[in-house]
Amino acid sequence: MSAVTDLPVWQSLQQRIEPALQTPIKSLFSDSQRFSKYSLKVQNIMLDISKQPIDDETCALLLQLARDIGLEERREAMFNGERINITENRAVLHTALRNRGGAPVYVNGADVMPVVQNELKRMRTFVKAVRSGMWRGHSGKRITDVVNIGIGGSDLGPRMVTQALKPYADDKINVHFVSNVDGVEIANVLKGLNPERVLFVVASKTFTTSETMTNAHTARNWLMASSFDSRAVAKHFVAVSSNVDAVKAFGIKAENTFQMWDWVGGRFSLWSAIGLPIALYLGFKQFEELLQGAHDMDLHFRNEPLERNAPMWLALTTLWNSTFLGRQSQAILPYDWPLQKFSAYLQQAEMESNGKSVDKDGQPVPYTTGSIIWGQLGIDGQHAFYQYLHQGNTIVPADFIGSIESSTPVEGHHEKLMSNFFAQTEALMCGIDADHIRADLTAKGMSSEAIERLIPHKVHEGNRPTNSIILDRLNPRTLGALIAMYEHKIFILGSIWDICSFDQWGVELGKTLAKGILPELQEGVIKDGHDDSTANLMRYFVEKRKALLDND
Ligand code: G6Q
Repeated sequence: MSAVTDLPVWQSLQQRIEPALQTPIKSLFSDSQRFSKYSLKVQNIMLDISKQPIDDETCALLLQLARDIGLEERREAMFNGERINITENRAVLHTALRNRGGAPVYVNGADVMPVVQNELKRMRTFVKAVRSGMWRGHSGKRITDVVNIGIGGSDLGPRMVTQALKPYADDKINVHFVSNVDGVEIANVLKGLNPERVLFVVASKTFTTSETMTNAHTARNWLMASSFDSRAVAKHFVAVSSNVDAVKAFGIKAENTFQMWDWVGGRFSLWSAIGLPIALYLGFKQFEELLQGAHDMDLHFRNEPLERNAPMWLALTTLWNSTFLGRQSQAILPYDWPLQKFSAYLQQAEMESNGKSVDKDGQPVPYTTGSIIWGQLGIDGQHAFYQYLHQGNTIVPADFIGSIESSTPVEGHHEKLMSNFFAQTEALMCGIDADHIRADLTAKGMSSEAIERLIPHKVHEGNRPTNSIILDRLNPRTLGALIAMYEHKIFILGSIWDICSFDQWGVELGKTLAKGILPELQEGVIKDGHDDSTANLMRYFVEKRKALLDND
């Protein structure tokens, strides 16, 4: 394939950059149909991209670009189990995990659906046993607390989803998460727990991840320290992994091990048994609803024309803002408290997938790829970093996410919350000019000298792009669809940028170096071969630590 930048449509898009930068977004609303043209509803999600610096011509070109790079064929290749993760030679089939219709999906000529369904069945049985009290701890007590031990893709999904769906949980099981190798986290989690009632889920696709294995051993020692013998492991530990041998070596039996497969990427794995803590917390039916929502979005992504395709729309707004207009960062701003971990979740999903700088042939790409994704709950952000969004001299496109109905209604709160959602998106696009400020301050009786001094500080130029995503109500099905919408956005962007979105070599180097550095810190001997800064920092750490520990 020729380089994407050589395509005529790419050149045409470049011609649209200056006009886009010169045209205020709000002026695009001279087209009275703009809102209906640039908003769509898919399941219980309304997506509005009308506040983007995209006119009809640019939109048509962006869609054309997607077609010209063969997006529709690439989409089929993903759904059909082709090995699109080319650097690891793997299929990418998180969609098979939620393929509720059960239609066959082949990898290497073998249908994966029977194993997917079998694992779901095993999960259902296990979840029922734990939640009903049939599964008991070693001393015969009911399990009340589940601790997920995992990191990255084996942590962020279940952590985000259980937080988001808290209003749907009953009081049967509490969930806790331990990801960090900083001992503070596991110490804090274990402090409040009764070992007789805890179930640890060790979630690690490889079962070699240092943070997870360290925490798993600490958890096992904690269990043993409560006068249990090693037989207790069978009742208090289960694993989710594709490395059955390593799980066995840890002491967890095959019947307590849930499978995942090499075609499930960590950051796309919450739909697999990595979602076990979700199902234990909410019940299996709710987990199935989550899968159903994602499946519904898969069908939408696969079958709807690109012109009215929600993941496509999300992708084209990012592509335009980032690659063409040079806006490298993107904020995710939920106005729905349960979604407080959603930006952290998307940060991994997008940045680990599309933070790449060579194309599939290993050639450097001459354009900006993945955005810097960040954010937090919008309301809290308003009192923190929104100043920058409104008046900083870098433009940060933002996705605002809110709901029509709160999942936990409290009289008098929801309209107030959403009034801020609408006010902020309006202010970011429309801004406020000197004339309005002058009129306002004059009416308040301020002297014209003081007014003119203040005006430059109070002007909001506006023209800052936002997407609005409005859910009917955050529930398992809608959340499944919302996550899947972003997953497909990531796939589309990676396809257009022609990068491999499904590997993560960039996390390996640091891990390898840490392995070598650990014995140096433990033995207090800093070896040659480090750069001078790192060697001196390590020496400082070792010497200072020894002195502090000697004083204790
Ligand atoms: C995600 C990444 C990464 C991974 C963690 C944990 O796509 O691959 O975040 O999930 O490094 O890996 P394990 O599940 O193998 O412990």
